[in-house]
Amino acid sequence: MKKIIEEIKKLKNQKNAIVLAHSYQNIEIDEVADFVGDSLYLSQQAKKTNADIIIFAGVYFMAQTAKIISPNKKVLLPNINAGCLMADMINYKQMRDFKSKYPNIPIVCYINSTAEVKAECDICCTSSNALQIVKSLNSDRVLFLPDQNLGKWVENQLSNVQVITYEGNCPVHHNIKVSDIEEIRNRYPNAKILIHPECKPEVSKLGDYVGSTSGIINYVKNSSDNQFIIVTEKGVYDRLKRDYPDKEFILIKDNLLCESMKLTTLEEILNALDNETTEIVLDEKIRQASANCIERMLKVSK
Ligand code: CIZ
Ligand code: SF4
Repeated sequence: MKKIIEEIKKLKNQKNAIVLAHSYQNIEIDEVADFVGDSLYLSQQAKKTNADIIIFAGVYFMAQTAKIISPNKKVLLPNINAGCLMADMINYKQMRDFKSKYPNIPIVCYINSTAEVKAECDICCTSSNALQIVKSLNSDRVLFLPDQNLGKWVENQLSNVQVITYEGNCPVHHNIKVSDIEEIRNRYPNAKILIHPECKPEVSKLGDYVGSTSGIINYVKNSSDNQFIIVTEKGVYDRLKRDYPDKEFILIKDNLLCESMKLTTLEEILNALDNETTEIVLDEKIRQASANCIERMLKVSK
């Protein structure tokens, strides 16, 4: 493993490349990563960097988002099969059908969606800023896609907004049950339960904190508590365990894994750097329209 890491570092220097890694990636990828975080943070780093090549260790929509906001850089996804089950639940036609059922209502799309879908939505959001984005629309009805759970969680936080959701979800989070939380609460009555809002709203309701991956990591950083139940993909739990060795972390389910996220390996990063594959390419009209959707979000929430 040491040899591969050295080779990646050497090639990164030679080619003026950087590696961005999502917090759900295999943890050894952090050894070669210039930045680790959520999709929005990583895309912002992609925009800021002077590197010529960006290797996105994440899933397809994330690399695509980086390309949308940094069109002049070469963005590479090491494993082209790394898709997102949630983003794949809505294509262009399904989005148009959903929109036409509810005309004249502003439409918010979660960043976990394709460029074609983003291009037709009013404003983008992430799990960190979804509530702020919906509020900023000042509308009593809002369409939200693709994640029904994040949309409904936002609705539950607001007293005066109806959030009409598309029926998408992330199976990794959607399959967590109320009884899973109740059982773990009984076993660890003093632990703080930290839940990702891609879980069902009735599950999120039982958390001590509900937030994005970066929100969960920040919660631990700022907390004086010592025991935490992590209710999101295992990558976050692995990093918390590494970074806070004096605290105790319990993952809600053994091996709560996003298989797509785990497709990227150090070998594939080396291969991607060496052969400059697979490059993300976008139709310029779609890129421009999806960039507008993201820029509107960035104006509300930096
Ligand atoms: O936006 C991201 O990176 C995702 C998929 C989750 C999160 O909560 O950060
Ligand atoms: Fe998509 Fe879920 Fe995997 Fe995130 S954890 S990339 S939402 S399938």
